[in-house]
Amino acid sequence: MTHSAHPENKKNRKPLSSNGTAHAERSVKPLRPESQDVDYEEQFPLRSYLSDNGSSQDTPKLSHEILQGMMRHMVFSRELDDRLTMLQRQGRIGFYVGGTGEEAAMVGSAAALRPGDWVVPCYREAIVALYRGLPLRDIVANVFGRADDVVKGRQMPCHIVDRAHNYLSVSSPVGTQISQAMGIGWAAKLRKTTDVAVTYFGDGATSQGDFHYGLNFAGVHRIPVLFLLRNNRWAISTPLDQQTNSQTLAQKCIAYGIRGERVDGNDAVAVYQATLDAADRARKGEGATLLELCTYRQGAHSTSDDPRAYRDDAEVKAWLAQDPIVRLRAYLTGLGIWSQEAEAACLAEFRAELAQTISASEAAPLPEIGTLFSDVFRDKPWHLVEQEQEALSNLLLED
Ligand SMILES: Cc1ncc(C[n+]2csc(CCOP(=O)(O)OP(=O)(O)O)c2C)c(N)n1
Ligand SMILES: [Mg+2]
Repeated sequence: MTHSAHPENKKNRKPLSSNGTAHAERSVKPLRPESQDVDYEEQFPLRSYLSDNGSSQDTPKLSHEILQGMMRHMVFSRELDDRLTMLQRQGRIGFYVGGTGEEAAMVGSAAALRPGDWVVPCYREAIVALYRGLPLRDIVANVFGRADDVVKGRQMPCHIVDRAHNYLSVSSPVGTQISQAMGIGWAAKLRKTTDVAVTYFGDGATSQGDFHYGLNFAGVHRIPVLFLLRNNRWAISTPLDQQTNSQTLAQKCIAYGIRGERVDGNDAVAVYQATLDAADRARKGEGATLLELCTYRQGAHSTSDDPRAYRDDAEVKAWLAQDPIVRLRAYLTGLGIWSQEAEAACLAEFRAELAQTISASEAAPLPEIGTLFSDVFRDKPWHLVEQEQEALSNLLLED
């Protein structure tokens, strides 16, 4: 079941550079506490089915509709990243944070969820919201932050929310979403529903207190929550081996008495099946699972970052050869259910819709100044009333 070419596999770990730089030395340091002799990579083998050339081993038979839906959304996600990053470079939006390279981790898991499940996201998973039904125009309106934005421009770009599809507002403070999801899962359990709460977070978030609170409480109370850890190996400029001395991140489940698994995060089928299995267990009352989705942040952390300042090109190159879109495309082409023409057609349609929503949102008026003071209190307290009056009268003076 283990796909041998994945750079995460021990035998594929090679020194990244021969020039002996501190960075290269750090990168080959085994992630393993000296005091332990358990091999956690063996205890948590990487679940993987698809290879880069389209061949697969013991692959679960997913419906063609699901496979094609995942493929389309992975292609859309990459396109959205490219287009909105360009808008930021052109000075038309202030900021963008995408998920290039992590499409299988996001889309594969989204495809395995049910409409009633709850998603408590990090900031990269806009494609999960799109998969669940959030209109593209809402994602685009949010990056422009104008009057047509659901949150009326009061959030940073890429901080979407979709009440209609149980997609909570994005959490920027690293890790806070983990304990929120645990609470939602607990509510689902108390209400005796079969809904599952799902949260996405990064390797950096495993060092936050919320990781401990969330996983510990979920373990004690057998809460139906899925902890989807996108291990993309970097937390802005902090590499994984500076984040933890654990050999794997999945093994952290042991301490909390919950299940855990390491999954090839660049294999959409493996992510789909691992998520489905974990959700099924949660729905049956078997509690939480930590899934370490082993993937890689191919690009910058966000448009405010330049990773060339801190990471080795050779590392990036090794992971580019494991691209999740290439892999799923090869598999679907081999099954005879995808083609260059099919991809070009769906991409053309997506691009047209994206261009149209970008024009519409860019042309939308700015939010009314009064929206700065609304939506927090049902009855506005006196000090807000005063501040609103002051702001409005200053505006009148400027006119
Ligand atoms: C509590 C807190 N500390 C620092 C930051 C600044 N910050 C934003 S994203 C980030 C890195 C998070 O890395 P990781 O959890 O691995 O997620 P990734 O961005 O790789 O998906 C940091 C340090 C923050 N938003 N919140
Ligand atoms: Mg990370």
